[in-house]
Amino acid sequence: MQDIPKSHPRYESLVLRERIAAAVRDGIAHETGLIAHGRGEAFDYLLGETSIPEARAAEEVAVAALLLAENPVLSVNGNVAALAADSCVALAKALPASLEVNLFHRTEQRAEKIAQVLKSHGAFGVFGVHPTAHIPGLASDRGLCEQNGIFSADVVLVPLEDGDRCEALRRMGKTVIAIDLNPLSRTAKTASITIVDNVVRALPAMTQSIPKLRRLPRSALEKSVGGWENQKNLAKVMAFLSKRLNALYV
Ligand code: PTJ
Repeated sequence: MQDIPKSHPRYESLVLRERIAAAVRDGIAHETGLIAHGRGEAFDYLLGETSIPEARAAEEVAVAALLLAENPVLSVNGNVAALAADSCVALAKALPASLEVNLFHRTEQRAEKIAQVLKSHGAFGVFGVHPTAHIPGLASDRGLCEQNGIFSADVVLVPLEDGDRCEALRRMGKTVIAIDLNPLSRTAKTASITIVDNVVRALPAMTQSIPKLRRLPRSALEKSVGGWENQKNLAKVMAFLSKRLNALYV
C-alpha cells in the first residue's frame, strides 16, 4: 500500500482509496467497487465529509430497530469488507447480530475471502459462503443467501447496496437499513431507514450508541422506530446539501 504522509490535507480520503485499491488487488473487492467508491467520495465531499445530524438521527433509529429485532443480519460486500470489516464485526458483537457475505459480482472464492477477513477481525460464524436460499424476485447473484441468515432475518443492514435487493428485501416484509452516501439512490429511497453517511463513520457511531439505547425501555425504542419517517429525513438531507452548496460561494 502506498505510504501517504499524515500531513497530507486529504490524508483520510487517500487512505480509504488505498484500502479499496489493495482490496481489489487481494481479490476482496470487485474492480467496479472502485467506481462505487468514487461515487461515494463525491457525495461525501458534498456533505463536508462529516456525519450530519440527519445521519446521526438515522443511525440511532437503526440501532433501535436492530436491538428490537429477533434475527438481525448485517450484510457485507467487497467494499464494506475493504473499508470497515473491523467495524462490522464490532457492531455484530455488540448488538448481537449475524454477519452474512452477500455479493453482486459473486464468486465463491471472493465470498470465502471476505468471510476470512471478517473472521480475522474476530467474527465467529459468517453466513453467505454456501447459500441455501434465494431472495424471491431477484435475478442477480445478490439473491443468493442463507436460510438462517438474511432469508429469515427480520431486520437487515445493507451498506453500499444496489436498489434491486433493497426492494426485494422490503417485499419480503423485512426492515431494511441502508448506509448510502447518495441520498438520491434507489436504495436510499426504498430502504426503511436510510443512513446518508460514510460506512467508516456510520458503523462505529452505531456501535457507540448501543449502551445508551440499551438502557431505554423497549417501548421507547418501539416508539422511535414506529415514528420514523424516512422520506422526511431524506428531504432534510437534500435541504442540508442545497443549503451547503448555495452557501459555499457567496
Ligand atoms: O462486492 P460486490 O460484488 O457486492 O459489489 C459491491 C459494489 C459496491 C460494487 C456494488 O454493490 C455496486 O455496484 O454498488 P452501487 O450500485 O455502485 O452502489 C453503491 C452505493 O454506495 C452508491 O450509491 C455510493 O454512493 C455508495 N457508497 C460508496 N462508497 C460509500 C458509499 N456509501 C457509504 N459509504 C461509503 N464508503
